[in-house]
Amino acid sequence: MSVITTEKHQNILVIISNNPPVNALGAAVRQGLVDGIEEALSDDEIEAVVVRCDGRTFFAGADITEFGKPMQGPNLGEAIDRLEASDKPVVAAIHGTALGGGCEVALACHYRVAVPSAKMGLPEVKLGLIPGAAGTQRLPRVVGAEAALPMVVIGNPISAKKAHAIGLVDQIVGEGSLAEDAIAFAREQIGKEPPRSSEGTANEDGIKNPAIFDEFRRKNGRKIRGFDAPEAGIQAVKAAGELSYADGVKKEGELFMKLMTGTQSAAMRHYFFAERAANKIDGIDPKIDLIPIKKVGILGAGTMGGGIGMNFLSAGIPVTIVELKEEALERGVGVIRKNYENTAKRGRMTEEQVEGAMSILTPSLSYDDLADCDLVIEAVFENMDVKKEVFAKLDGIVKQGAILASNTSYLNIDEIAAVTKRPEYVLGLHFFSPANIMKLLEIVRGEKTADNVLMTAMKLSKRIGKVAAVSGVCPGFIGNRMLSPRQEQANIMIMEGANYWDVDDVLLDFGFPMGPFQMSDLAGVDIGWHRDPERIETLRDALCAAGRWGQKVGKGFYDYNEARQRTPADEVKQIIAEFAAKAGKEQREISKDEIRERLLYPMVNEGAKILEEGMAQRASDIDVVWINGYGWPLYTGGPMFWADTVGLDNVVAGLKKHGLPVAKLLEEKAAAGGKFNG
Ligand code: T1G
Ligand code: NAD
Repeated sequence: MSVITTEKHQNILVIISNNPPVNALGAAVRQGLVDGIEEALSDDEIEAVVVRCDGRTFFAGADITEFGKPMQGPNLGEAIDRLEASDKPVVAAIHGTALGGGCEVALACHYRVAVPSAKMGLPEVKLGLIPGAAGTQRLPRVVGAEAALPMVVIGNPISAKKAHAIGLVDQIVGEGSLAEDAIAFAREQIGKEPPRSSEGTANEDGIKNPAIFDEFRRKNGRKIRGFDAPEAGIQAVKAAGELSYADGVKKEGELFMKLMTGTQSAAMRHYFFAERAANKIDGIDPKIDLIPIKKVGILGAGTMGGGIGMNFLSAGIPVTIVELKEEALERGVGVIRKNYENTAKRGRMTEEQVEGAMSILTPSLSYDDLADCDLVIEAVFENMDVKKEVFAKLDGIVKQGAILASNTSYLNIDEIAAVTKRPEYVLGLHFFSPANIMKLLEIVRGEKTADNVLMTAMKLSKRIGKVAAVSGVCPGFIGNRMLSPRQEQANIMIMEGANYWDVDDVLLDFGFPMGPFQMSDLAGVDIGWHRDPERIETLRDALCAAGRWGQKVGKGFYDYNEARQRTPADEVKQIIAEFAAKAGKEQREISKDEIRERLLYPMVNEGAKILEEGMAQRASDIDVVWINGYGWPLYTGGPMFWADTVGLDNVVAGLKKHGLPVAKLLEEKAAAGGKFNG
């Protein structure tokens, strides 16, 4: 069955793609498009053409799995030029998500009609690329440079309504009548000179006001920092104003190929598939019967409980939140409402939506109100005795068949499950702070966790907008476990003479949002502190005894001004120097390269141990965890992909040079010239 078929409706030829799951523009689809338009042009009875797709979406872009492989069939640019060149009107009939090459196909058609739920976009920049089939040249000529910039440089899709408003879509048609409405629209265009996007002049706005490009760079500086593709996108859209169409397409091609052969796009394409792989659980049928989750209970309304609850409320799932005391409950519910109201103030929610979410939240001081929940997530103090007491109590109250989950950061899920009579319904759901914002969810699979319970959690994570990865039961699971050796090396290096602000700067330069000491200040230097200012055994004890608990008190490793800007503190330099002297640590100059290697290589090594022990299903899951939970820069692909890029032999050599342990799996892969990913 060819992926492209044609249907003749009197004088209209409909070219139909059926290439599940997302009508990716693979070689056969491109060839089919060319054959389809040839058929239309060679049939005199045909006076107009409609291009549409079967399945869940219009073309969702080039076939990413073909990247990096020798090109088969016509390239997309040439294929769609044939559509535009047609002297018979060609109409794109859009539903689902017309993305990347799919949006470029639509732009090459003379007209675009779309159902109200459709979206259009050029997300190539999220793959470290720019549109490569003239999208950066046709789009500005249709919608103007100003409207084209965010679509090309940020890459978020726009609604059909917005696309219509900016002139990208000519007509919004019936949600259920796309095929027939498109044919009717095509028939109305017969006899008119087809408008060709490549001849559009809307991009004059960029010529008349070239300042828009610098303005865009300035406004989006933080968002695009470190990425190569956004600047290439700006240059390509600018070229649409400065060069002829043909020269602009040539320029786009040069910029595209430079990115395609660069490391960033390889890393970001790796991440695209890694995110999709992470929600697959080896050995479990994705179609296994799931446990319906209609009502969720949250235990503890502290830093995490409230944010966790918001994820379900925002997805329309009723939440009952239970606390020990009225005051803690009021505080927790107050934080939820304030967060929603702030989101509404920023125009990302309506007042109705805020009240809608709050109306399905039930605060309570009684565990009994959790009895009919389908899932209860515990977020109480990080103490094993408290966790066990709470789970034993929940087990006696919550209905049979309901899932009991812990948000513990480090504790042993199997030990917690063992105090219940339903260990197969117990697992870890490890959210990250702030839980209503951070995308990552570590799903911790207990020894006895049932397959349907695990898959239910995985599917639920997508429903609440999280990116999930499965971890086995080990201290700190995947993320925190790999964080420990990094923090440890950071603390050792400042004892050996490295400046803590230099250590932070190395990670900032690498692309992290913050370094280890900034992170301590944000999370709170006093987390887990014994609260006895007389007892000073560690550097942290000394800082806490000096009242340096972190950003929340305006000083930690750094001093902070009102604007939360940080300054290295002489008092801390003094404390570190005293500690190093007491420990008899010889002080020496430590280079930025050594700092980077000693911070990142031990993490990779810990990742290898996690894979050795089967605590992660695949290396790419570790990349997903660190990119979504710890700000590892996306354009390097995550710790395991980055290590592959650096070369595992170099990682091993670096670890040995610094006298650091090397995991067996890492040693073996390096010796075999292997990689963690693929
Ligand atoms: N190529 C190949 N496979 C793709 C694909 C693509 N473009 N898009 C999705 N898939 C696979 C995906 O791996 C998964 O496979 C399945 O389809 C369902 O996807 C020249 C150079 C369309 C919004 O960047 O954003 O065009 O895991 O789980 O959540 O200028 O997929 O089931 O085996 O994500 O409903 C530009 C990428 C390409 C869009 C659907 N296009 N796709 O989301 O399902 S570059 C994109 C998406 C380009 C040109 C350039 C989303 C989606 P599996 P899914 P979903
Ligand atoms: P927190 O101290 O801010 O809040 C805990 C809340 O639990 C308090 O309000 C307390 O009153 C309540 N509580 C204690 N015992 C209770 C009981 N028996 N029944 C009902 N409520 C009870 O702590 P947190 O930072 O929200 O951490 C909660 C859990 O989440 C811990 O296991 C922690 O390790 C984990 N976690 C924390 C973070 C973080 O960044 N804070 C991130 C991920 C996971």
